[in-house]
Amino acid sequence: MNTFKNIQLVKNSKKALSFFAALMLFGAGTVMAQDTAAAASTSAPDAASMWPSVIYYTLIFVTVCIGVAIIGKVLKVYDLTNKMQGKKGINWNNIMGICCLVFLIAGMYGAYWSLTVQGSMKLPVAASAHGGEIDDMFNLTTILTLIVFVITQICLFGFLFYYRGSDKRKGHFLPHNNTIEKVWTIIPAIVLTVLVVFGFFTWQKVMDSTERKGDLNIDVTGHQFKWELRYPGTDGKLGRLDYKKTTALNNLGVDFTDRNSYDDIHADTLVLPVDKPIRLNIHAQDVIHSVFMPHFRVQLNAVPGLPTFFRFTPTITTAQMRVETDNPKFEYLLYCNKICGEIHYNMQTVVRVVSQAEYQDWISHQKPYLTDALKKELKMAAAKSTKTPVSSNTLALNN
Ligand SMILES: [Cu+2]
Repeated sequence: MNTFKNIQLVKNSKKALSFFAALMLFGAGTVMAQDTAAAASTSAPDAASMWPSVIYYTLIFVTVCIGVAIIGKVLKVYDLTNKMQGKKGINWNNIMGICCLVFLIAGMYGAYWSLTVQGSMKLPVAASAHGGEIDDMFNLTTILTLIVFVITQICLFGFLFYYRGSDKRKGHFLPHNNTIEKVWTIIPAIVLTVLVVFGFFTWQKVMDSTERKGDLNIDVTGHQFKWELRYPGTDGKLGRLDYKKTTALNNLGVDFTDRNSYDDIHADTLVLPVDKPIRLNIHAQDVIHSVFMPHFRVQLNAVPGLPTFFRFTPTITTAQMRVETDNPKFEYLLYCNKICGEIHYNMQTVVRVVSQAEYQDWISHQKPYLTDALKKELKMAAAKSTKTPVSSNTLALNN
């Protein structure tokens, strides 16, 4: 029987060892492959980008676990040897208590490190009128959760250490206490209600959808993998869109039966006059994208077939932000924040906030959406079908 057990044990440890060896080989292979790739590349990436592979971190985790298990076994053997010699064994309660204290201190330092090092990577001051309110909400939530985090972690691990098992005292059994139940139900309920109400009113204010005259209407249309921008011309009005009118030249599907569209402008950069309310009309042509301008604390999904809009007022020009961030090359960016395909990461457009005079100068130099080639295309369409509204459109274009 014993022989059988021994054979099983050897078999099991062989299995475990071969699994570990395979993991080590796979891990080493992955790391080596990254190494070779780095060596072959002409522009060698920095060391940091070479290491973060799942296998590498899995190996570290497994190694640490094995290390802890080995230390545990060594202590166990030491403990048993002591007992066999009639000496006092290890006080495991003390060891567990000290481990909890070490975990508390290391964890608190980790939280402090994360807060200071990663916290310093946060966005600069909000560059829009509503941005400050979003930041206030973020800061209030962070401060409240941080206070709760510190208190609960100190209590949890501090109590584990202070009240660790001892022969000198007995545990007190507390089946129920109404006061404790009330305190830990009512306090979080009040705090969460304040946060939710604060969030609700801020959201209502930011997403105010009442129509206002004087907004600068700009269409932003997402498709894989670009943002298209359309500005109104001198009339200040954007022409209608109709997806059925989309062609290679009229890629936004602008409806030229609407006279407002004749002077619309197609731009590459999202240039915004400072302190002027902007209404971004958001469209998508293929999949769901997301308009994301973190510096202005703006984000809204762009959904095909469901036009939406976001109203905001930029308050800090690009030039001012360059001084503020001490970065002469700083640019605001309009990103896509929805993983919309393989080149999603590169779907971004420069946003430039300028003075009103600079904006007027810039807009006067932009090319119209209605190019000569598009005019030609529309004429062709009119020639084919004289009954469609495009014919009247073509007449107007000839004027
Ligand atoms: Cu996208």
